[in-house]
Amino acid sequence: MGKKTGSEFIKSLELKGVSRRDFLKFCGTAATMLGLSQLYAPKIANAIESMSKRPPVIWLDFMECLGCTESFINATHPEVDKIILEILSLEYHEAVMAAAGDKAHKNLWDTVEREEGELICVVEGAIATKIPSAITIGGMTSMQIMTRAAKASKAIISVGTCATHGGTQAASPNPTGAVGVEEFIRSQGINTPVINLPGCPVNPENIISTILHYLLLEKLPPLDSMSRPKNLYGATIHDNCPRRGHFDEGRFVETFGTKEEVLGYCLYKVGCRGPSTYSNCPEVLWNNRQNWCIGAGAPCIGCFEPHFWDKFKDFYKPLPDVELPGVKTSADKIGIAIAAATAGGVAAHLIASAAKGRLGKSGEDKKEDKEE
Ligand code: FSX
Ligand code: SF4
Repeated sequence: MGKKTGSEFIKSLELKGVSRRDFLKFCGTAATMLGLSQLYAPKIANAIESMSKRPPVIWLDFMECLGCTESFINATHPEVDKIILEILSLEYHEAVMAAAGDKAHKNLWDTVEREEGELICVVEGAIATKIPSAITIGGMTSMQIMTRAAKASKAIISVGTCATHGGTQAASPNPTGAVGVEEFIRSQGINTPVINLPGCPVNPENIISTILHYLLLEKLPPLDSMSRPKNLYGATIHDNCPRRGHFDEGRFVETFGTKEEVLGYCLYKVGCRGPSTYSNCPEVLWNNRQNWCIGAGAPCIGCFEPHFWDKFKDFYKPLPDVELPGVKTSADKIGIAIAAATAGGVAAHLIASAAKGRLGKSGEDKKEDKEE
């Protein structure tokens, strides 16, 4: 913990097998994620190296499958997770930390006490409200842990559809009363800001871009009414799908195992939920930007959407209320309007901030942050 000089930062990375060149490559990727040109890479590198304090982070796990942790530690390029973990001070993550049991738990609460008001709290998994003991860690329920951690945190990043909207365990009849973090803490009268990053699991690029936005600009990214960053969740999969031309021309896969499937036609008729799913999957893909569900021939099941298990059940049946072919859906119109209004705005703001030298600085710019 604490301040590191630029060269100490690079030395620590090198000890983890990450060269300065890798770090600069990461800064180039970061610039792209933030909607900036590659020319900003050195500025981002400088901002990261001169950060006055490594922000303290706790990562809490509740009801989930640990897929979001898996997703994060297998982040885009092999070195990304190492760099992010060097930038942040990850004080608690029970799945990856060496300590276990009482020692780990003590570490969590010591951190919460010491860093009160400065903490970034990442949450993976849903809160059990009807059967609180369904998730009990160190003698405390998820409700108790979340309440205490939320009160001490500066911001909460809910990763994955479980933490944002309850996920798998909230599927009907939801015996444990699983809810997302934001719904739970608001019911307790806690107003800590929450950023929701849905996806089952969360896409690691979305975590990294959100964290970088927060660290470099010292503010939350602009959020939509579901507390999702608008630049990441402002358009539907259908808006940017490479099979969209087939949809518009009425060329569909009617059954799997046919020549239409081989030809890569639109998957709408075999259940694709892309028209109702807000996600940047078509741009960021998965597994080191190798491929994604639709690219591999699987219809989107809408895992970025709240309550998709119930809302989109009968996954291989066509989504109702979509006009075909050639007529845009209402989801399209909403997606296009939001994307146009926000994506450009975020990039413009970042460019203006960087030009003013905000990256990594404080003072005057912070005032403006609070006003927004
Ligand atoms: Fe949930 Fe994370 Fe789904 Fe799993 O742990 S978002 S069950 S794939 O991945 O929280
Ligand atoms: Fe792509 Fe699905 Fe839309 Fe077809 S329905 S264009 S496969 S998102």
